[in-house]
Amino acid sequence: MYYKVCIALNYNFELKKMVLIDGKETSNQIKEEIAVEVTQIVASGNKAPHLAAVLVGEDGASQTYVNAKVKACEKVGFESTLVQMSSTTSETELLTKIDELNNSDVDGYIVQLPLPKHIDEHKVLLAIDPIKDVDGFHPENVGRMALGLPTYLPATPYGILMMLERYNIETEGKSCVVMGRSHIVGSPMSILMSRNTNPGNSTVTMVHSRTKNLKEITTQADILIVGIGKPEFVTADMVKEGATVIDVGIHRLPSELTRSGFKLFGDVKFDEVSEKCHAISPVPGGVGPMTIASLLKNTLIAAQRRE
Ligand code: L34
Repeated sequence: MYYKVCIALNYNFELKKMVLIDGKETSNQIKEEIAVEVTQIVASGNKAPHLAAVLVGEDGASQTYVNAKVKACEKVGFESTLVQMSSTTSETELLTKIDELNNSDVDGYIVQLPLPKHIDEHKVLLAIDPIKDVDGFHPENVGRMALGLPTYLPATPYGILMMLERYNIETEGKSCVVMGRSHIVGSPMSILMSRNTNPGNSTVTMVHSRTKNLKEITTQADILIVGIGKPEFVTADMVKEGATVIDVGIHRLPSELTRSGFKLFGDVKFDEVSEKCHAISPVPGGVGPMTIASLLKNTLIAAQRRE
């Protein structure tokens, strides 16, 4: 009798075992690997990779992300430059700064998005030298990515690919549903997951705000990648049992429960969805830190091109 109960408990435990995709831990591993390469670059008499980040305006979240990028550079031994410009910077002033960076000795740089409304984002991204475009946002690099040619992969999708790879999530022949069609997440993610690579080779469906029968589609997903910008939008009833769920959303909502006065949420209702899935990435500590690790990887590639 006692023996039977133990088996039952064990069986239940096995059923509930869920893999937490720890982006923070994985990004730390990647940073350690990069640091080793930097040591070798410097030991062979070359300059350490140099990343610059341009931040226009005083948006609190953007400041946090850019500061985290600069800190990550220090950690791996990169040189970094933070270019802080006021929210009243004109488009021409920003384009002049970009021209300077194109002709400077930085290996790669990014212009943190979103930009203030009066600046044309497309014009700015087009002005970045594709060789230094470590975000992979220049149309030439987006085209190269779509064609499967060597290029800088956009940091967030690249980070997600590394999460899937390092957690041995099988993607070949699987059904992958990408929620959201943004230029920096959903659109490139759907292209990368359908490529003939590993991770990749998935059967990809993209859903967005105009999709009908949303739940019917999302419940088919073996891999569900969510970047729709709506806090806790994805609930357990939208997810297939045993799926892998990657949460790309990040929202700072006011909270009385924290000392800072806000709490971070993703696009997925973590507590109920995690009960159901095989693997899930949390917010915070999931995709965010991986985005930064990917940016460092791209900057390392940029520096190696220079050697
Ligand atoms: N040009 N703009 C450009 N490149 C990017 O790659 C980005 N992105 C997105 C916004 N704009 C951009 C980022 O850097 C989002 N993003 C980003 C980067 C890091 C983190 C989140 C988003 C991150 O570190 N998140 C932490 C929590 C940080 C906090 O306290 O808010 C996390 O654990 O999720």
